[in-house]
Amino acid sequence: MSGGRHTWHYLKTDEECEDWPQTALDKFWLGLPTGLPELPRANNAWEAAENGYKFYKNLQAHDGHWPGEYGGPMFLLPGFVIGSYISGMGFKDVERMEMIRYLMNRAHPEDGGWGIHVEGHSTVFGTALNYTSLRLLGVSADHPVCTRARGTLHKLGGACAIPAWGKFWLSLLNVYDWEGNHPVPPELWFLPEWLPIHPHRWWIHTRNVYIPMSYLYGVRFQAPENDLILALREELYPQNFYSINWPAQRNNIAPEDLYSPHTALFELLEAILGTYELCAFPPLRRAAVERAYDLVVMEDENTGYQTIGPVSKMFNLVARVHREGLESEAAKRHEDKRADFMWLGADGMMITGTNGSQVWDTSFITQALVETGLATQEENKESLTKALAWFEQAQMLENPPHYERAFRHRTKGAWGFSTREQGYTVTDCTGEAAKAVLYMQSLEFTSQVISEERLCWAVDTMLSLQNANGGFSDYEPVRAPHWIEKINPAEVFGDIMTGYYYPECTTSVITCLAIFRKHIPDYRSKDVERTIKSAIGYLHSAQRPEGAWLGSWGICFTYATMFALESLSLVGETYHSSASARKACDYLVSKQREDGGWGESYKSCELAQWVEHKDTQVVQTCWAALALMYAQYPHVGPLEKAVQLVMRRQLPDGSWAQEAIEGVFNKNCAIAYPNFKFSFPIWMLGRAHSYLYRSRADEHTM
Ligand code: LAN
Repeated sequence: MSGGRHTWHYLKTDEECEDWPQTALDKFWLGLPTGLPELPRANNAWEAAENGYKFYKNLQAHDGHWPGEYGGPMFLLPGFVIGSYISGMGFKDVERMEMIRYLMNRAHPEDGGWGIHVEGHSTVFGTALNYTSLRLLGVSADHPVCTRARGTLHKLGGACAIPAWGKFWLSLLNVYDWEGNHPVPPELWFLPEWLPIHPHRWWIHTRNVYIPMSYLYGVRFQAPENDLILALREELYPQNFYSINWPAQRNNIAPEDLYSPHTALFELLEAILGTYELCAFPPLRRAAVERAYDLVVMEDENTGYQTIGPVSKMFNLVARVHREGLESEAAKRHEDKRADFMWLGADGMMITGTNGSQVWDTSFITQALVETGLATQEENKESLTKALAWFEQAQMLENPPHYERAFRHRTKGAWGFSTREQGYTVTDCTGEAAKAVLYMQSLEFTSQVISEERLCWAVDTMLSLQNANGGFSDYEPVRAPHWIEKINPAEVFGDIMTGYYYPECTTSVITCLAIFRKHIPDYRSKDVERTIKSAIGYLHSAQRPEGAWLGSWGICFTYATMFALESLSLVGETYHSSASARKACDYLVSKQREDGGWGESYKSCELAQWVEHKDTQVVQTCWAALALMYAQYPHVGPLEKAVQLVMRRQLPDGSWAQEAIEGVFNKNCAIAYPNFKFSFPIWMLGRAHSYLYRSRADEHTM
């Protein structure tokens, strides 16, 4: 589809199937045999990288990008199902069946519940919401999957103990009382903008979820009662629904769910807001609801009705239908855009974390191709040229239609994480994509499809994103002090109230700017220099005493440390010249396993300390090995062992099997990056081949 849009189409007749035959790409993501051939056995790292790309090239879409299954979180599908149900929107039968299949396949083998993400333990959040989804999708309460899940839910305390966002969804569905929620007043929009707690200063996702929530809370949206809703009131609670003391449930959160407990400050604030709620002044409430609605509309129009992510998407959809009706243009556009998040995988249909990870995945594989030299092989030139064309159309060339009024940051020249239409600048996606473009455009056979001027806009955007301490956040400069984390109402996530400085986002900018200035040295050279310098300063300060960097978006220390050592190397800091690089390498090497690989659990991100995974992971092994190469680690032993492990795990068709989940967000929720198992092994093996060759040659001449 154009622009990198992914939608799923179920073909029924033979003619339809003949007109639109399944490609290896479709088959791969559906978990069907791809039919791709076995390749001659690789004798060395280079041949293994070649084989890897021979396979992976088949997963490139016709327009040049690499699609991927962006699943993992288990709290997104319920928003789609509940939100659609209460808005009167249906699903096609095949979608309904596939979603049921997904939920059934993902029920925890031990207790039949669901967690916050696919690898997590069962929680009330996951179990109550996914149970409700199965019921709304048409599964009977007596189905064994439902009976088992209900048993687990009751054991965990029942739906009374669901975290705040769950309480909210269930209240919209009218199976939980609004009195059991802490207030979400829209009046906060009328606070002076300079106040640290003004919602425009909150982390961009929290803000965009709060906007429609404050509207829906303000109007106390509630689906009309029907038989199914009455039945759910019985099923979700171990006690009698009508006897529940609702205000007492506001702070009732199951221990299995709790990641960020309420603070005393939060409770004080909620006590004040609770009192305000008793005497809210109706004209002020009406004006505040209008203000929130205005922000909902602007967000829809800025993003082609997908909004910044799938949670706000469905809250916005409900708000628009509530206000404008199911027949309105807004409702139709929202209904249509649900498809961008509905991904069919081997286990059924899931809802993805964004409308894809197109820019991100395409950036890594294209950089890998150029750095390894695979890009210049005759048979790969076409694939690379197509990827470059895709980047061209994915770059944002203007600021958002609703800009400052919607509290947006600039987008001109930026790339986002998925598609241009999604419309959000992401710091490190701009860095990685611009770096990929600079790389690709420096090859002999490509042309300058993205002009110098447009690359300079990307640099302007990156420079505009830096914080005073030199670090970079994800979407915009940090707008609120960190103490506002104390009013985090979402018990299941950590660090969500304001932007933070992230090593990964910072390093992508450093790396990109360092490469940019080699190509276009005269553009804002002083600003570029100053930005790199202060970003490196931040990076040093963010290094943990044991030597690694803590990852916020990938798991975990291996991920962030790879990015950090790459950017340090570009300013001349390597093992020999920098104590910081040396410490990082020594730390990584100390974590290498007997089998030559590395393996970290997603728990590393939750606990902010290294937690071994039970199995060695190919992707993390590649991150660690790339990190050692960037830092020019002088001993080849660890690298050789890593290469052998990754080669041993390569399958006969050149691919690698899926292992543990790769990514994370908000400390506590894992998210999948299944394309990493191709881009990073290809990258690592390709680089390692020449690195080892050079190192051995050096040893000989010494
Ligand atoms: C993402 C995905 C990409 C990710 C990287 C680019 C990898 C990162 O380096 C910067 C942050 C970013 C853009 C990011 C932020 C948070 C997202 C959007 C996600 C992890 C994907 C899903 C998640 C979003 C918040 C999920 C919806 C849940 C809520 C709590 C609102």
